[in-house]
Amino acid sequence: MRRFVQLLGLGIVLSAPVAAGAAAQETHVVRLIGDPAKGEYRFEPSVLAVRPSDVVVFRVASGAPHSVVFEGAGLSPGVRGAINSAMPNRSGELSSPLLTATGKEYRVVVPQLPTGTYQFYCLPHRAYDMRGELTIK
Ligand SMILES: [Cu+2]
Repeated sequence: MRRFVQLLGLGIVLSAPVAAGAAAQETHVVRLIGDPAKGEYRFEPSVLAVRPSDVVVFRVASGAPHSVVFEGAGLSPGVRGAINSAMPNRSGELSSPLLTATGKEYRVVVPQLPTGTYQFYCLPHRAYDMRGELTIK
């Protein structure tokens, strides 16, 4: 019985939260999906909530090529600059390069941005309404 109590105590210690420090970085995966036969294209999930310094991985699942372009309308120059700086190998203003094959990934570390919602879309499939939104918490 005593041993059981000791084990129970140990279990409680081990299950205590590990250093519940400030905002651990999280990785969010967004799949880019397309079905050319049906003309259906989407980000999945298409709505996500993130914190600055989280990582968003856009991963091509099917229907390439895709891209990720943030809507610039209504954004201040400072916000645009922050988003541009966070996007590696840009092909243009607020634009990822073309992601040309299944399995390709595009990683963005979420910059310090004002809280709010930021819209993005896929340039090749804009006409198919392939879009999403990122909310900064
Ligand atoms: Cu697309």
